[in-house]
Amino acid sequence: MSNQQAQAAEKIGELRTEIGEHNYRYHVLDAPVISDSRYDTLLRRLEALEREFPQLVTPDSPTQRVGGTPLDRFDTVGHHVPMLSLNNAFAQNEVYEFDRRSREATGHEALTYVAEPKLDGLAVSLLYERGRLVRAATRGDGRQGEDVTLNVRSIRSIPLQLRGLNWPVLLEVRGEVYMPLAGFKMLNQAQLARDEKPYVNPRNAAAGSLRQLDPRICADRPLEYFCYGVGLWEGDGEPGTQMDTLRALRNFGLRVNPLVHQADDISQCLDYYHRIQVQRDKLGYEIDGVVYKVNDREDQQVMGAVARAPRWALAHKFPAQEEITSVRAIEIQVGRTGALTPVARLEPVFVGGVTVANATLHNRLEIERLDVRVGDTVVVRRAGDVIPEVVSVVREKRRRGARRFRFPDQCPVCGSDVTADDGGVIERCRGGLYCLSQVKESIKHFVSRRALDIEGLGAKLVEQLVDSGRIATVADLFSLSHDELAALERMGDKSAENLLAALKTSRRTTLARFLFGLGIPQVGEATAQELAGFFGTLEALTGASVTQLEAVPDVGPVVASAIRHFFDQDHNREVIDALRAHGVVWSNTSSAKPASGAFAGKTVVITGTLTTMSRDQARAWLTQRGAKVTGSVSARTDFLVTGAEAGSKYDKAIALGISVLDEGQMQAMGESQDE
Ligand code: D41
Repeated sequence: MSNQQAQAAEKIGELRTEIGEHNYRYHVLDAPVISDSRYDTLLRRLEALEREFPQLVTPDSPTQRVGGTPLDRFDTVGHHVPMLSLNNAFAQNEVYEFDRRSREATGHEALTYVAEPKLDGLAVSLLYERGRLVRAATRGDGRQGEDVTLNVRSIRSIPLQLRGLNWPVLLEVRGEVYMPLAGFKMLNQAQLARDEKPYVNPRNAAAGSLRQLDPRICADRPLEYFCYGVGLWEGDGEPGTQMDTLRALRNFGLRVNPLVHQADDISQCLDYYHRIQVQRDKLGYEIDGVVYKVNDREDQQVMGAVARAPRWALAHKFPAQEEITSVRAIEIQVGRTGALTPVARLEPVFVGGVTVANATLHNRLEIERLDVRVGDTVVVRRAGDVIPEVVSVVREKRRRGARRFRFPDQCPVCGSDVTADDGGVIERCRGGLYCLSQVKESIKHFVSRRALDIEGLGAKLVEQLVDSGRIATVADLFSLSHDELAALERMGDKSAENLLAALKTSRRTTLARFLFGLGIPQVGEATAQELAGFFGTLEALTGASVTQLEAVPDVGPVVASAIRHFFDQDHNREVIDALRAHGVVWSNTSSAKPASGAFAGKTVVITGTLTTMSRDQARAWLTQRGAKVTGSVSARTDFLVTGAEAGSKYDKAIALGISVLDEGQMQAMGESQDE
């Protein structure tokens, strides 16, 4: 080797290690330390050197990800160790049963588990020989899969060379190839633009991408990889637990899901399941459950496998999110702002963990697009906390003679004209406060949690009060008497008393909540807060011109004129005056935080049930006095406010020596500040 070449070889080695470290920081730790352009510069420098010294190019170089000629077919390869499948559980008692069996088989009283999200992708094994990726294979039937090495090499987050030097001679890594939702959406847009069929879901898209015979096509697909285990570890240092295995894989530069968690007993596994279920829609990729694995490898070996699935692992699946049912009727609901929303009344089905009997059809265009008809068999979807929706119609099952749905031209509640709005997407009833549905919905909005937060005033009660003619505006709520409330259906002395007390406390509110509660079109919670902070008083806001309103951050011409229009209506001003006459008051300038006072700058946690105010009210009350209200007790907490049945937070606060206040003490402290 010439001197010049030896120098190049050294530089090439350095560049590859450096690029490898940046890959690790970017893909595995999610904490890059250089910019994309700096990374590109390093890669280009390596490419230039390799062009000059082609004999120094090796297959594990980061310049060699995409390559090779299109294949005719994929080779079949055998797995060194079979890729087992997972036993499934849907119900909690099956999970307890799994724990009982595991404890019995291992003879331990309690077992530690590792809980992992269950990715909805494709199982793929990666074979590393002396740290170098030599083969990647799909699971296939568990014994034999397809050789997809060329495609897998193009996945940027899979290292071609493992980090460090402590890897075993032979390592077979197991994990899941998946397509993140954002990439899936972009891919489908591109498919449509090319006049090609979009993929049905991210899983199919990931499978379709890995199955491309031309590696350059797969290289353009947004695929990712998370590993969850090891098939073969030939060499020293094999970790003794699942958790340590994942740690080792992460150190080798492989991606491990950051949500992986050690659970010290089965109830912690179930807590994990519920936590992940809540986070599910925000993950950015699809999962269909979680997996529990006995942590200790010796325990795993004792338990072994039955019928191609290990007895030491269990997939706890989330309830199905899509189901098939039939449409009994299609009805139109009229909302607070007059928007007409078609709703499908369904034959009840169990989907996404609850029984669903209604699903939204969104709007007129959506009904036309789906062409849903009464009697149709439909697919309904319920994902997370979103409103169930009709996704598609099973056309083969349509009954003959089923008639197309006719969207009404008149409001089904008040008969007023219906016209299109918002670029023709939303149909609106023009009846305004003549429309009883709009009246009811705006009162429900005014009393809702994020507005005046009047507890005990539910939807049914509001409807009853409006239908009987007893209330027509939100101001009328404050003239309700004990006797007339107690006489209502499903009410009694006690509930009437509670409701009156709730009405009374709710009269003290903030300008932001009050504005939000008014239900001004275009003014949501965030805008209401902006407006309150900017103008400080209601008078300043109602007196502002459209131009002045537009000076508020995030308020454009449409919002500004909606606000102006609202305050120009006599009846809106009358309602506000009447509310004031009933003693509704708010603290002005909700944004200006007091610099002094017992709660100024303090971190406060609330726990248990308070008696004179709801949690939300207490939070607002404290925030107004300059406190930061947080959810959990830590060393940084200044005060814990406790109501009835305070639990673990109380214990923790005592242990940390944090000041504990009851409701009365809190109010006394705040009031001395108010003076
Ligand atoms: O996230 C997954 N899809 C996942 C799949 C996971 N987190 N862990 C898994 N563990 C296993 C065992 C316990 C058999 C090693 C799996 C799978 N198997 C699996 N994926 C497809 C078939 C089996």
